Amino acid sequence: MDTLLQGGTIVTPQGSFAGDIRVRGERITEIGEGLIAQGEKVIPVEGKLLFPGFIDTHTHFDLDAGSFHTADDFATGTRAAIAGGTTVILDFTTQEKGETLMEALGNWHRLADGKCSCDYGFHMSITDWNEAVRKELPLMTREGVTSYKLYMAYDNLKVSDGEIFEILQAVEHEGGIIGVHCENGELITELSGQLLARGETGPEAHPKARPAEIEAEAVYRLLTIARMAGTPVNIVHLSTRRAYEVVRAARAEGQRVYVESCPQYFLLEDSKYELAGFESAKYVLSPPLRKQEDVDCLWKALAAGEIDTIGTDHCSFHFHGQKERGLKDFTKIPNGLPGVEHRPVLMYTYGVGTGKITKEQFCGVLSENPAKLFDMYPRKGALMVGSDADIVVWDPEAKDVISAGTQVQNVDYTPYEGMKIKGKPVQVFLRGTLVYREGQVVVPGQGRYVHRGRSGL
Ligand code: DUC
Ligand code: ZN
Ligand code: ZN
Repeated sequence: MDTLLQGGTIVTPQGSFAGDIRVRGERITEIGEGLIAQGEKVIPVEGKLLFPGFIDTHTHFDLDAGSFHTADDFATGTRAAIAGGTTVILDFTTQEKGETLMEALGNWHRLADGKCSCDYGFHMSITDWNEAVRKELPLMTREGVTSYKLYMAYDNLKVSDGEIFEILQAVEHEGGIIGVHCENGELITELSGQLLARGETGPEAHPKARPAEIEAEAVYRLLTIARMAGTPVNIVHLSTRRAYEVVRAARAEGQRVYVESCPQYFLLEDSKYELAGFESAKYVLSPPLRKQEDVDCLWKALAAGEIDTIGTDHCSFHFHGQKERGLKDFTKIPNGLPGVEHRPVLMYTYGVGTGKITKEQFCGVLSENPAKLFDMYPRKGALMVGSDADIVVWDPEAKDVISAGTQVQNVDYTPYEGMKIKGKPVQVFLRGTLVYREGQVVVPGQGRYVHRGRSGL
C-alpha cells in the first residue's frame, strides 16, 4: 500500500533531519518536509526516528551441526530479525568437501526460499579449493553472491595459508570480498587436548582453549597474506584488543582492512564462564567472550569509526538438549549464540543511549556500511529516493526488558536475559509493506532473495 510517513526524524550516517517519506509500491519516491498526502495512507511518526532497515551481515540459520540443526531455521530466524528491525540478513552457505559452489548455493536456497520474513542474501564459504571451484567464481557473481568466507580454524572447514593467498587473488579478480574467521586452528586443537587430559572438561575451559593470542596471530597471518596478495580483506567477528591493534598497525601502513564485530563482544565478558554448573555453556561461542579491556577497546574503536559493520553471528542452540551434548566434554558443546532479534536494541541502548556512539554512527554500522561493503547500496541501507522502502520507525523512548519468555527467535534462552533496553522499533516496513507493528510480525513470509551486484541495484 502507498504510504506517507509524516513528521519523523530521518537518520543517515551523514546527519539527521526532520522529514517525511513517501512510499509508492516497494520504493521510496519522495523525501522532504511538509509533504502533502496524495491519497495514500498517512502514518504520523512525530517523535520517532526513521532508520533504513538494518542489515545483519552474519547469520547461521538451519545450520547442520552433525546430528541436529540450529534452533532457528530461516522461518524463525528471519521472523525474529524483522521483529528487531533487521530487514536483510546475509547467511553463510558452506561448501562441503567435494561439492561444487553451485551445489552448496542450491542447498541454501532450498533451506531459505519461500520461508523468510526479511530479505536475505548469501556469502559463500569455500572449504574445498581447486581449479574447478575457481572457474565457478563468475557463476557466483551471476547468482548474486559477491562475498566469501574462509576459515582458519575448524578441521572440516579450514583452508591452508597457500589456499587463502590464491583465493584472495581469485576473488579480487572477480570483484568480490572475502571475510575470514581468524583463529589458529592447530593451536586450539592442541590446547583443547591438553585441557581435557588435565580433566578440565567443563564449559569454563572453552576460553582457555582460545585465548586472545589465538585470534591475534591469525589476524596477523591473514593480513600478511592479504598484503602479499594485494587485496582487501574483511575480518569477521573481531573480539580482542590484541587483534584490533594488529589491524590498526596494518591500516597505518595503508592496507585496506574491514572489520566486523558483534554485540556479544561489546556487551558481555568472560566472567560468564564463572557461572555455576553447566550454565556457562550458554556463552560458548568462537571466538569466546573476552575481558573488560577488550570490551572497552572495541567501544573506542567503534566510536572512532574503525569498525565497519556489526553482525550477530547468530547461531542458536537450545541450552536443553543441544548445548547439553557437551556436558562431559566442552569441545562437544555446539558453538554459537542467538542475537539476530536484539542487535539493534542492544547497540542503540548501550551505544547511543550511553553516548558512546551517535545515532548516525549506529546507522552507519548497522545499515549503510553493510549495504556498501556487500553490494546492495543504495537499494538497501539507505533512505533515498529510489531505495527499497525498508524503513524502521524507532521510538527512542520506549523501554523493555529482554527475556527468552517474550522473544520471537526460537531458542530456549537469551544471553541478554534481564537486560533493560531503551529505544526500539515500533513499525517495520519491508519494501513498502508494514510487516511488523507494536510487538507483532503482522505480515510474515515476505522476504525475497537479494541478488547482489557491483552497482548495488
Ligand atoms: N562461531 C563461528 O565461527 N560460527 C558459528 C558460531 C560460532 O560460535
Ligand atoms: Zn566464524
Ligand atoms: Zn559465523
